[in-house]
Amino acid sequence: AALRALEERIVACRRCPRLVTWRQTVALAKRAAYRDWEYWAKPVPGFGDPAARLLLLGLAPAAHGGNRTGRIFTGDRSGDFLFAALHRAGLANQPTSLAPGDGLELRDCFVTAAVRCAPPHNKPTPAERDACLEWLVAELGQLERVRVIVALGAFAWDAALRADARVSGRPARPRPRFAHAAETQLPSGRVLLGCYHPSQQNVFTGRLTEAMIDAVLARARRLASD
Ligand code: DU
Ligand code: SF4
Repeated sequence: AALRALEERIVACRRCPRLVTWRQTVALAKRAAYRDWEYWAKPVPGFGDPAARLLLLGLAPAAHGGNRTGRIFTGDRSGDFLFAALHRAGLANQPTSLAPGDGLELRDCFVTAAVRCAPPHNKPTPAERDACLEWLVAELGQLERVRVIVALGAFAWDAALRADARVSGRPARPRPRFAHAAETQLPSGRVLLGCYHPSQQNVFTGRLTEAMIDAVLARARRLASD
C-alpha cells in the first residue's frame, strides 16, 4: 500500500523541466510501429515483488519502451533480453514483457531505474540524476527485504552507491568501481553486483551474452538467500 502511494507520487513528478518536455515530445513523434499507442509520457515507477530480496537497477526508461508502456524495461529490446533472463533464473513467470496487463509477475525481484523519465539520448544531466535519486531512496525505504542490488551499467552502479550512502548515512570507501560481475558490500549491508547493461548495442556486439547475465543473476540469487 505504501509502495502504491509512492508510485503515485513518482508518476506525478515534474521536477525536471527538460525531461517533462522530452517525454511528451517523444510521445507526439511516435514510431510508425506504435502509431496507435497512447504513450504513457510520464515518470515510470519501479515494478515487481514488494517482498523482493533482489533489486535490478537500470538507467532510465526508453523513449519508445517504458515511456510508451508505462512499465519499466517494457516494450523495448533491453527489456526483451532482461525479462527473458529473469524468466530463465526463475524470477519471472513469463519470458516477455509487452505491456501492462500481459500477465507478467516477478518473484523475489523488483526492477527499477535510476532516472524515471526518458532522457534525450539516454543521457540524463547531473542535475536530473540528482533530482531523481530521491525516488530510488524512497523505493529502497519501502523494499525492506532487498539484500542484493544488480546495477545494469555504470550509471546505475553510481546511483546505487549514492542511494545507499543516503540510506546508511555513509559512503562506501574507497569508491567501488563498476565492472561486469563486480561485487561489493555496501555500508547498508546490502550487496551491489555489476552487470553490463542489456542494451541492444551490448547484446548485439556480444559484450553481454545470455550466459553472462545468467551467471550474475545466479550469483545474485545465491547472495540473496544466504
Ligand atoms: O560527490 P561524490 O564524491 O561523487 O559522491 C557522490 C556519492 O557517491 C556519495 O553520496 C556516495 C557515493 N560515493 C561512495 O559511495 N563512495 C565514495 O568513495 C565516494 C562517493
Ligand atoms: Fe521527476 Fe525523476 Fe522525472 Fe526528474 S526524472 S521529473 S525527478 S521523475
